[in-house]
Amino acid sequence: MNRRDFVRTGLATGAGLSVATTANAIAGTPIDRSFPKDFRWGCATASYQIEGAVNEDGRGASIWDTFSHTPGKVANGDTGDVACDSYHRYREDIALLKNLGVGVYRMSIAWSRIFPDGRGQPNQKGLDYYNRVIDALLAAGIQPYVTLFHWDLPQALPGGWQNRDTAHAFADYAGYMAGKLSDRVRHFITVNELRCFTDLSYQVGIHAPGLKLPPAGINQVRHHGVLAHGLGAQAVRAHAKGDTQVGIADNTSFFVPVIETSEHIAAAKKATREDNAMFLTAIMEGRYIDSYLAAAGKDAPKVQAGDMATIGTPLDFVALNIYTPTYVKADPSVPRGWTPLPHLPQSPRMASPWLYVGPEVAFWGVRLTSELWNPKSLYISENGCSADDVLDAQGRDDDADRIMYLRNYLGQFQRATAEGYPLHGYFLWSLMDNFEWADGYTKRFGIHYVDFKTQQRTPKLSAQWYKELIRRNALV
Ligand code: GBH
Repeated sequence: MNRRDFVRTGLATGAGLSVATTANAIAGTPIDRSFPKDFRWGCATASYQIEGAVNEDGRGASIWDTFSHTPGKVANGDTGDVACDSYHRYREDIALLKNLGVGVYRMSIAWSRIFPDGRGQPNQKGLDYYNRVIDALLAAGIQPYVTLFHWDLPQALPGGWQNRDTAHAFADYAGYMAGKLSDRVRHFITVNELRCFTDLSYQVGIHAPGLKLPPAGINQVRHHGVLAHGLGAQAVRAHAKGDTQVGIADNTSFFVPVIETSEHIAAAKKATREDNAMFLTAIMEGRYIDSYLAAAGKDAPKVQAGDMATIGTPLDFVALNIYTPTYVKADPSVPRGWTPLPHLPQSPRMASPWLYVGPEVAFWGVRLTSELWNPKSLYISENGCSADDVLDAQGRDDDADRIMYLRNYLGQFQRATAEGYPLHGYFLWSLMDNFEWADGYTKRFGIHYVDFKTQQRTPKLSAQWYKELIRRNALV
């Protein structure tokens, strides 16, 4: 049957539907699920989660060394002492990336390898390691995106993020790194996930250093976090050679309109702006919005002259870590006009209890960020999931659940690009199973399985899937 006959037959037998409703829905005609031509595909990792070698080549201790070695803080007493041993096996890891066909890789620098005491004398051997990694990536045709702080704060900095000086120490370190790496690195990310290294670390206490501060204390820590970002962004620009871009990787809490109508969309937008007031909203607007200051009252952060302009330093890109949604509805019965809809015990989730599945958050995260703040460029700096990974008798991990999760989220990112939002790249979390913070090695997020006894890496079925998606530059 030729195409014209097929179309005629298809229309004639259109199951009783009128020609008008089937006009662009001829059965068997795939919709366009491709990504923009120059879309960048990558994987992400972080220093403490993969490197190991915590006592090598002059590395100073970080708060995560201290925390993970404190009994009761991490599942099974696991630590990052060895992790994936990437400090020694980075060439093997870069070979995995090359085999996937990625063009970009998001990695982080361990601040305490460069400045063992957080500030002062730099450690050349630490810098040499990252030079080797970056040169090997470039030789493999992969562009590094470098995160300067992914939670492994030098232990030597007194008071950690409670101390305003830490923000200045970060800026000095960020400027130093930009000076050393920007001949080869085009993209710097200041900090990873403000809410995690502030709230989870200093309020909830489940991340290092494990404190439970009262409201005024945590608001001050948050302020130092966004200040560090702003000072760091300025320092990168001041020391960078060439056309260096700087941005942030934030785990903004995103709200999905429970029904896609204008009233619920407006509610989701308002909720996203208000709930992130002390983080991305402050950075994109250069001020703390009134609803946050009113709610904080006497516990509001102490802000010095010039801080808000620093915090609001314009960025070249905003990168988002997107995992899980909060559904929200418009609610005229409450003053703020929106009410989040709680997850239920039976709501679908992945292997980590917090990782509720809601793929629409991928689309709405991109769209709401664009509409609220109009960033020049957007990336997804992390997306992925834990699954109950096991190797079968043949030594394979056919992780269909992970493929399900990724395909659904990527379908929504594809929608965002098709609707014209400026999303330019995607970093899958993670290249390989690694040290999952307070969950230790009990939760696996990799598309390569890591046997932590032998350090053998095995591609999961999801790695094969991702490789095919990259090859086609389309959902598969
Ligand atoms: C990101 O965090 C991190 O950037 C990355 O390092 C991490 O490995 C990855 O995602 C996967 O988690 O136990 O219920 O109190 C995502 C943010 C931080 C969300 C820890 C869940 C624990 C919540 N996650 N948090 S809970």
